[in-house]
Amino acid sequence: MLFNAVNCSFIYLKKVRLRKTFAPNSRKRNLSSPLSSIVMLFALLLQGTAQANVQNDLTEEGFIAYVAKLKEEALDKGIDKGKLDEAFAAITFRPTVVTSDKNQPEKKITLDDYLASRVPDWKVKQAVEKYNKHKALLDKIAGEYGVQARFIVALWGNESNFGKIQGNYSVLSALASLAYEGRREKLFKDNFFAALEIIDKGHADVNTLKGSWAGAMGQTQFMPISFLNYAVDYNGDGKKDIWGTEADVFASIANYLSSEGWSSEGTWGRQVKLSRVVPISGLAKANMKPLSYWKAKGVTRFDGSELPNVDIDASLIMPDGEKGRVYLVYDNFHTLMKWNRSSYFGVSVGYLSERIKRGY
Ligand SMILES: [Ca+2]
Repeated sequence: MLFNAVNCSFIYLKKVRLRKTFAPNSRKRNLSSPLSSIVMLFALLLQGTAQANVQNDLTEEGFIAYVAKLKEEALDKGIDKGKLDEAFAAITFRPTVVTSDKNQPEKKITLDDYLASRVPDWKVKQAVEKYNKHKALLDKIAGEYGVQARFIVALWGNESNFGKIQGNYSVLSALASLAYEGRREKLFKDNFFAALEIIDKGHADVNTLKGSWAGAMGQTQFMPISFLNYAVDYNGDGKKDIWGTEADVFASIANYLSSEGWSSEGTWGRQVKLSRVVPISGLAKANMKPLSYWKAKGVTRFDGSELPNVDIDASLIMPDGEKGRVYLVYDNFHTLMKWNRSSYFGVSVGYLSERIKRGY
């Protein structure tokens, strides 16, 4: 993910992904035209129904005025006027997006629950099948970008169930609605302009620029800013198509990881056991220590045997505290944290990659 260019968004992203896991993944568009959107909005605001936590000061006039200002800014940025006219004609306020943003679950779940939900056996089976089906292409991309293929497939599966769940929201309408709502205006506005740039460059049009309610797009679930930074036209047809072209999807994932420091010389980490209390833990770079250090502090492999004698630095993480799962993670895990700052997410990607490697 995606938001690495926007530091303040990391925690938000974590919440988005947790929601994506435990809520219905694809909300159908229940509004089909600008007029019906406006009618629906007023119905919700006036009746105080289940959607009542949409802010009361969000109005039709307010949204229209806000979007008009966005259009002026977009024109100033030099985006083609014809494309802008077409794009802005299709933008509608999406109260359900704002509601989704405000209703993100606060409840803390355990890593065990997260892994069970995120990496069920059926997903492992599909991941192995997809890996074998696309092996030639994946191996080629893996070699060129220096990212093992199993991690490409693991991220693909984690983000969109191998392309099956991409979200069906208009990205422009979702981002404009979230920017207008205002709590993270800069983040969503910046991504809104990035989305316009994607249309301007011809990678998608206003009808195909679809994504989650939070604006994460396609099989990689890139936010528009990440798309501009990392998406790749691998099949050479002139379009960076993360929605429908698997070659572009795989290369875009690999390019993201490679650009953010991934090394194919290493892996992500390993689950370990503690035999006594360790003095330090956590992902802070200053707390990365050689395996020999952790060995001396009583850290063992998960099966209780000694850690290998490999000269590599690792962070010790305990996402659920000392009584939960404990991991030693390497530099590549820190790269996964740039994709999504949730350590649960990073562990689930690493875990799925191992299951792919094992073949079941
Ligand atoms: Ca392409």
